[in-house]
Amino acid sequence: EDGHELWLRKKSAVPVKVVSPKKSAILNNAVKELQQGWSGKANSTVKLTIKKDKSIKDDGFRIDGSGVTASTERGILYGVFELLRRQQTNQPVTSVVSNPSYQHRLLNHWDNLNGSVEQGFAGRSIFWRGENDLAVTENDRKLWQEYARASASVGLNGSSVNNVNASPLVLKEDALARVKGIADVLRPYGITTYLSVNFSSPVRLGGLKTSDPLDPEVIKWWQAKTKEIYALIPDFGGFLVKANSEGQPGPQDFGRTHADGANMLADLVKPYGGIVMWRAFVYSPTEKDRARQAYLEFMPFDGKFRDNVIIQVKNGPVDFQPREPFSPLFGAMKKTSVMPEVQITQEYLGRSNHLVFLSTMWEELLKSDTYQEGPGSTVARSTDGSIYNQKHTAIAGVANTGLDSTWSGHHFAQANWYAFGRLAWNNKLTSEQIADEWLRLTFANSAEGKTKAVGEEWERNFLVPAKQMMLESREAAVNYMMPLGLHHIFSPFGHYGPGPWYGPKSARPDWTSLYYHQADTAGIGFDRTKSGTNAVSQYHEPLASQFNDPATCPENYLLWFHHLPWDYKMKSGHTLWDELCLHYDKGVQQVRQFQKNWDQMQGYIDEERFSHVQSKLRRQAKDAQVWKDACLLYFQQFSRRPIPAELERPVYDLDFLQAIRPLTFFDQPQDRAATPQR
Ligand code: BDP
Repeated sequence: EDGHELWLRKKSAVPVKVVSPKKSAILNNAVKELQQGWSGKANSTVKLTIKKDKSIKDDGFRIDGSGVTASTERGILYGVFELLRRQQTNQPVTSVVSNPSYQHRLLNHWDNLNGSVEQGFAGRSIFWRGENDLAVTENDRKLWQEYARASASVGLNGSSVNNVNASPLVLKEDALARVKGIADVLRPYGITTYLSVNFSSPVRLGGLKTSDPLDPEVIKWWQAKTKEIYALIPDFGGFLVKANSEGQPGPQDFGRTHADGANMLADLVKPYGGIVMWRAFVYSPTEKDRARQAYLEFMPFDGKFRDNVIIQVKNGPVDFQPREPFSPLFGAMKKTSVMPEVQITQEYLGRSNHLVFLSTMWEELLKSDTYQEGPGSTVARSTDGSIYNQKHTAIAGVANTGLDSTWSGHHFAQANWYAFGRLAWNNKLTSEQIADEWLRLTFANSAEGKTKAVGEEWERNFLVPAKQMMLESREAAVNYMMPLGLHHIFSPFGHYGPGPWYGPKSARPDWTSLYYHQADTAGIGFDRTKSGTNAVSQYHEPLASQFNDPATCPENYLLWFHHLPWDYKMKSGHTLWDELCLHYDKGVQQVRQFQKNWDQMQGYIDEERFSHVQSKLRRQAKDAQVWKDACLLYFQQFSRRPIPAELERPVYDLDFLQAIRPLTFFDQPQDRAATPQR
């Protein structure tokens, strides 16, 4: 049992009769799924019907006693997956109407042509092997098909298949032939293929003198490229662009704007129905507060983008931290399509070593109220078309897939892929429901043949505690890494372990930890209030005032917005210092409790996955201890206060922790829990 089958494990012996309106690649897959996965009444007839229906939007569907109705073939496929999921998770299959929250539901793969994956922790790329190894093999097709099926099963309908730090070579003829190969395999599962492009491709690949988006030769070059792509892939989705960000080229290199750059590409893909996803992840070291920058740079262009441009905004204003407030661009850009980007791969959340169920983080984001059009203007509603009349609605997640046989490096990291798809389909789902579904689909019956197969006992002794662990796991990670609004205090080695001391004079200030925590003997935290950088004013009232005042600022964002004295009185009555200690300690205790609980679940699932997760939890517990000790001992130099007597003492010395590379420190054979690579 290597976990490769993900949440798609049910093999049914129950016969079913399927009536399909016609034969097509997508419908054939829908029929096949029903035949392989039916666990309803034997010999039932399921009718698949394609017709217009007022209650069915886009790729939505209706399930009722007779079968699945949709207005698109994709809709049928999603309806079939939903029907099977309900059967397998013991949910009622009475009448269901379900429409997607977002039209475009994408995975962004940060995969390089050489086969490595940026911030990928699950082995090498499933899409690329090397710039000189572009031929598509049968194995490639088989893996891509499994991938496409899994993504489609949770309602995803788009994949952008190369890194946003894009190599111009992806637009070369032989690379595009491979992209066509990918698209041909993804299409029968309703998945549209997209590419990230490098803005200076006209120069670097085309040999032109400039990549100025207003230059006629440049436009002609992109036009020819676009035509070439669509000739290969008629339903190509469009481009994803990281421009003028972290050293990537962009229109500003030529004195042009984000709007100039995005619109040029948007005009070219428009005749084919394509879109441009233009990222707002921009910041430069000269601005005094990185958190303000995307807003400052993009707000002036609200309304200046073509209607097939979508501005892709990371959930928080800095960078996929364990906890950030939502980006103030959500809801604020009222005349531009805006889409959320979240990170499924755990760059800042323990890579594939830590069990962190990210659904609760995304739920927190989607439910955050921007107040932009009055109370209830949540991030979800201000991006899914409920409030603003966006031509296109979309959401993207940075994928955590790789060649590791588990796909995601940690069996529980699969749940993040699953959860992202489910929330992209329905941004009102609760993490509780998603975790429940995923656990049942992924683990039920996996100990079959032994004594503890699925049933009430399984639910009580596996499902309930495993779900509890998942739902608590993100808060636990926040506690042992960066509680109370702390952020970006990583060691420079891989965004993995703690490095609150990191801040050499030679480093770019906004890439150091000192920049973000600002600890000194007077206190700790980043002052973003009106008397600080004034980042608070980028939020709509009442948030601006609420965040501005430490008394009303939610405590989980406290040090994000405030620099406060160590003896600042928290709502609990503790001093800020004591509260910080309590949070770090709690994080460690939570992970230890996960370990104990997990050990009690032995026998309720297969031994292979049980012991893999067990060993990952051991590593996580050690890492949590390192985080706690490093942060408390380092900050204690400024707070000059004792760690509260009732808490466990640090285990490590600060000198020792400052000298190690956290990434390799625990990378001992017994902690590695490697799984086979494909
Ligand atoms: C940061 C990652 C970097 C990405 C960048 C991005 O460290 O690898 O290229 O985000 O989103 O979080 O473009």
